[in-house]
Amino acid sequence: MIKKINLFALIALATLLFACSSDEDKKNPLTITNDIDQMVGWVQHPTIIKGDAHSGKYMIKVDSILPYGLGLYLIAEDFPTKIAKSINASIWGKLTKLNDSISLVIDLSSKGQSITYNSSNFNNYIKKTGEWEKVDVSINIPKNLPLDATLKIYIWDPQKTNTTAFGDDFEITFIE
Ligand SMILES: [Ca+2]
Repeated sequence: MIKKINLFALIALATLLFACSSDEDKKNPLTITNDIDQMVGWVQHPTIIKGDAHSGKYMIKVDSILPYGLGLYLIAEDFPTKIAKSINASIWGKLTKLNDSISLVIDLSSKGQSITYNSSNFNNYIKKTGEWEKVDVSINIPKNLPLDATLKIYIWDPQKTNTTAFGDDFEITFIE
């Protein structure tokens, strides 16, 4: 009986170790992800809402009242690599009404001056209301980026339209 239990314990341990190592292998140290659910209890932000999310229960909501969604705010000193040449960001988005205002934005600036900026309109990716689609945007990082440069990635509705947009599952990759 004791031997049997030990055998089961060993198998369980081996399974656990394998699961851990394969998860570690899959994890890209140059990728930052955020499923919004992980923020709950740590960050209070009016654009975090509970509902029919892409993952889990929580997502970001942007509308005419709150046109700036919760996003990533990271200084160059804290980038996961100092030799990144470009950054790609994606988010799963959903719209209650199709429109050409709501965008996923990447903004790199220093001391209030824009260094580089790019945005992708949700309407280039989302062709049907109420359905989740992946939205992508990229920027090239200039050489000699100052360490105080700030990277911001967020959803924005510049025209404050009467559409509600949802975003979930950010994935930001620094490409060397
Ligand atoms: Ca989520």
